[in-house]
Amino acid sequence: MSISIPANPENAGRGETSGDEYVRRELDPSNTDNLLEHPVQDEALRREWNDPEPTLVGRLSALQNDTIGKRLIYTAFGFFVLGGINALLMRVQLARAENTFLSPDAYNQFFTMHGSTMMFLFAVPILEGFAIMLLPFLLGNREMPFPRLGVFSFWVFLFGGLLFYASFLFDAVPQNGWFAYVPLSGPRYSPGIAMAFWLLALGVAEVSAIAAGIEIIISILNMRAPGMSLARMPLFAWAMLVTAFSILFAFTPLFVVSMLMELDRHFGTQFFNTEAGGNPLLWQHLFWIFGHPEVYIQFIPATGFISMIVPVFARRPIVGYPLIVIAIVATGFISFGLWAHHMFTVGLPTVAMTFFTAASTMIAIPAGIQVFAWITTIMRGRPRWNTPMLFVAGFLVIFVLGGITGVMVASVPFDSQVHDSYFVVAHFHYVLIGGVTFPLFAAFYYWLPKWNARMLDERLGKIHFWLMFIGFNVTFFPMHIVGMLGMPRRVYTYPAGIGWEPYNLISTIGAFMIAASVAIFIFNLVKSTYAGPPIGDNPWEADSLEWNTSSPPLPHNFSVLPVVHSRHPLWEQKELHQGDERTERLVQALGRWPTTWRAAMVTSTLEARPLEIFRVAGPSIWPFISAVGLIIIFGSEIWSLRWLAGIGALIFLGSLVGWHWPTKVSTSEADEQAFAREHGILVRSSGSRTVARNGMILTLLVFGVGLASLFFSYFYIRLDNPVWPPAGFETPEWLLPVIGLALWGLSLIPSTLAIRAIHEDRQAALRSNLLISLLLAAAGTGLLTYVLLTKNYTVSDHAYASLFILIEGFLVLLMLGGVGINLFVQFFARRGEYSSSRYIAVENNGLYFTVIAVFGLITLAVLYGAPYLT
Ligand code: HAS
Ligand code: CU
Repeated sequence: MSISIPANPENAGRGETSGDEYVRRELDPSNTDNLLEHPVQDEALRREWNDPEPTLVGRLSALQNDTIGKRLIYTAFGFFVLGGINALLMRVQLARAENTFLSPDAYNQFFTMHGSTMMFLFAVPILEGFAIMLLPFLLGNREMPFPRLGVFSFWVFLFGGLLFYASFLFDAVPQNGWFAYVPLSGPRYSPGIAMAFWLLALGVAEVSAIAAGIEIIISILNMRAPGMSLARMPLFAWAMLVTAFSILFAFTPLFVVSMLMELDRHFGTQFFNTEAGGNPLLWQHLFWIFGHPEVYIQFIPATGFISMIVPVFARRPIVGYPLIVIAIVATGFISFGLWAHHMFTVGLPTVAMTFFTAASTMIAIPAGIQVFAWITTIMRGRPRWNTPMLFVAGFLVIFVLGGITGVMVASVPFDSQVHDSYFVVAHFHYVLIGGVTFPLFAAFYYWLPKWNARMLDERLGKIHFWLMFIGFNVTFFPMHIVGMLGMPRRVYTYPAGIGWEPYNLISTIGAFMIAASVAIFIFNLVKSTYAGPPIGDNPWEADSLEWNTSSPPLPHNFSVLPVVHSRHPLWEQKELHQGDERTERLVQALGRWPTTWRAAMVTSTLEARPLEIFRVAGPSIWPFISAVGLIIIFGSEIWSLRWLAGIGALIFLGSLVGWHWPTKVSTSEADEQAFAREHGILVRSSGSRTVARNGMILTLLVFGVGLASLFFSYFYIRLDNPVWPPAGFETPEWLLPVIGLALWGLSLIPSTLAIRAIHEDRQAALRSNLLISLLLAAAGTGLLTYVLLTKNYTVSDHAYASLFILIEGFLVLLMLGGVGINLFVQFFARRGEYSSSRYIAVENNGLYFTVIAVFGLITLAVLYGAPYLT
């Protein structure tokens, strides 16, 4: 066999064999060398994987998981400090009765900014940052599946956060709380642009969370080291898997409900307006359908940190691994059935209250299982009390106290006494600071030294811990009492002489202790970055794979990918690269070839068997530009500048094309096939089929959850209106929409034939089938658009009209997206980009069309069928 491979000039004189030469030798049947003795192409890998030079464009294009992870962590930490400053200002105001330090308006602004910052701009992004930084290492791979999506997610988050805080510049700071209840937040009582900042800036941050969620799921399901079956996966990965799914299922309804409010405020819809058939409680339901899982979205990753750190410092494997996994998964599920415990006082039916109380107390079981597993591990081990472990201990104490008050407020009679009082404030700070922020600091002290290659100071760490632990309890314990004494939350002041002053003063003093402790941490971080002692590879003698890399880690993470046989590879495996012969040769080979594109491995979901070697995307400026486009769309909407939003949309769509533009690789298809044959694995320099397909499935899942949230709204409003369609509206005419959808359905035939054609490399058939599919789909979309535009009512006539037009409009948008995808694929099909080994885009096109057909069917059934249900 002859394959033409250009020699790699960079390797001349280094004594390294070039990767290509390696492939050639390997495939030479007369070769009897022992392949494992060839040097690994460390330098070439490092060059290929490194982020671009730190010029401006280089920085904007950088996409390594360490870079993006750290950026997310530090940016989110910056927002934590801002949120903390808001809190201090509030505490100063509350230190005395009848204080006038802050005006009522200013107080409302600070508590809104505080809550929203901590919930949207700190906790979720920082946890996702840790996930992106850690997962490829923990799982023993080289990258996240969609590095560019990670870049996009970071910039979108940063811009969203900045836009949110820009409200200070325009003297339009939101003041309706992090929950933004209507009607207070609606067009009537909150005219002006302050609420628009809240809705639109945070809307962008939601997009960022969803984007990161998608890539976290895929990396955990399909990008683990060979041999790392689900049962051997680090618990942090389990926690992030459940969290990332929860993000998709929770942030999507939040995004939908924020858009409903935006539509009510700026486009005259009536979703929340009782006078026109809407219902303000719809906001509360959708908000808490997000809001309750949201607290577990923060808590579950934090338990993941704890489960990683406890065994290392207790110096023994964790007790009850399978039970912990079950507990994590159960928490994820149950957390979606609790939302109405935030609404016990709005007047729910008794049966609903009983259900939500039962579900809320039930969630104490998985929490308890984990708590007992950690305590047992510590008791059975030989614990070392370094700073990370101190924060774990602090977490255990505080979280259990917060959990217990949680169970207390889960009981309706108790909650009706303390709802909206400081008791609830005490509860959720015990769980949010104790349950999330303490574990986060443990993670900082535990992992950051690895990435900064410098140890944090232990003595300062301990001072930080004790000051924070004491300060925390000083701040929040008195709130239980003052809450029981009747002090309501969200008030800017309180009368003197009813016994609330001492508690409030103590709380304020405690708040400054917490602030001082955080200042010590920041000082420690800065100091250690410049003057900390350098650390070895594994300073804590830990068991998981990230500690097997250098400090700071290589850009490609591992030169030779690890092979895993144990839950604690660094404790129980003498050798990290040994496996069955095939796997061993494969991981070794990947240290040598390819060196001209970024190759990562796809493994099977259950057993982590190697399936594909694929190219992950390299640095690109386009994701940054997409983020700019998106923020222009949302930002200009604040001032209703529709033309500017249009420009933003053009930038966004244009950048998507640049982002996904295929690039050539210097290895030939023949090399790839030779490597594939040699190692019995698929080699896909145009991207992984598994990753691309799962990416598409998850994207469609997000659209599906969005649609489901709209259906929830539809039926909620429908049950509220005795006559449906309401008086003045006719039963909708179904013939035209059904024909439209049928045309779309017909387009599935050619789009499926297109897939078959490309599998067999029939280019002409591919092109013609794509074209026919486009024509049918466009006709169907056109017909539905026509139906939409010729309605004899407008969105502002009634909530029914708002829902009908929005839901059908959403379907049309999804269909237009399909037309766009088809055009994109068609364009590249005409350029001869696809072949029997490069066909993923064509398959994904078919998948999208099929799922949208199903969505369409359900949508029409709801819109045109529901009126017949009485
Ligand atoms: Fe919560 C309000 C109930 C956990 C965060 N929670 C909030 C808010 C936030 C928040 C931010 O049912 C306020 C939102 C706002 O702005 O209004 N919460 C619970 C329950 C649990 C719980 C049952 N919460 C969390 C976690 C959070 C968090 C975790 C963030 C990270 N929470 C509520 C309710 C409200 C609420 C009501 C609304 C109140 C209102 O009026 O507005 C559970 O997950 C806690 C389970 C954990 C434990 C500790 C470990 C378990 C062990 C086992 C033995 C314990 C047993 C219980 C058997 C329980 C050790 C014994 C019970 C006794 C009473 C002794
Ligand atoms: Cu809740």
